[in-house]
Amino acid sequence: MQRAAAATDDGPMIDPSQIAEVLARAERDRQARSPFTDEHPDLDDATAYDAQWAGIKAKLDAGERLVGAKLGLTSRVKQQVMKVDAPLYGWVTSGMLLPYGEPVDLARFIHPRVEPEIAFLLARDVETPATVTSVLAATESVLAAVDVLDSRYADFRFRLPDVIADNASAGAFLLGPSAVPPAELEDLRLLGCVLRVDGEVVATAAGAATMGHPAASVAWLANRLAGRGEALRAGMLVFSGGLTEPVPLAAGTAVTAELEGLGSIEVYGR
Ligand code: OOG
Ligand code: MG
Repeated sequence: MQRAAAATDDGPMIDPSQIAEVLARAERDRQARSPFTDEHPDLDDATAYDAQWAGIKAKLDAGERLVGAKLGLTSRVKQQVMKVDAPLYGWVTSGMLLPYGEPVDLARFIHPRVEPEIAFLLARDVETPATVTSVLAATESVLAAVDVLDSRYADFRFRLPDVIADNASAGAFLLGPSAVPPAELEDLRLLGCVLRVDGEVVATAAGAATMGHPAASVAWLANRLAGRGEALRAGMLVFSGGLTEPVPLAAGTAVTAELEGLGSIEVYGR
């Protein structure tokens, strides 16, 4: 009874800027919290995207630049591991890009995990409705990438609106050594990926893991953004989503993501 009354007093929604502030504090203090949907099961995706943008806007106001976007939960393996059955997106800012070849400073994160991805560097705006073909035509190059995830929720336990508000668990990103025009690669659906931890193979995948084609993820995002009056623009980097399950990045561990034709990225936690 009391619980129901409290939920009613709270109203059906919480304010996006409030959510953004709570998450910014969790990020700054490196203190994971419980998901908002525990207390607010009616939090919806649109409110969560408003909260996400409020968090990004605060980073931009603090001097960061918007460099692109990330897809999340575009592969079946990621949806199964995270127990959320729909894709989502987040935004990538300049402060999230880590220099190639340097150890990752673990003190920056709460509980980092890494996963291999294929990144797209856009030469042109992606027109909508977007398709695999139109995304490839707008792409300058593709690169190997590693997404360093760091959920602001304890144990990475969340529902879709929670992880939307948390900018798709974005922590940091590493890019591989070569930027290759898509026309110079074989079929991106068949592009092989091998993930190793301290030399041991822990997962393998192919480009088709993300929505059947990595460019299909990017097309999904372009179409999704159009519904909010936003777009993928020339010069943006788009991370198309984890190809394999993520692995924890611990001190002294070396995680290597090898993507066929795009080179390898070695990630060391320190
Ligand atoms: C959510 C973010 C998902 C991906 O590539 O699937 C993501 C998470 O796994 O915490 O970045
Ligand atoms: Mg990812």
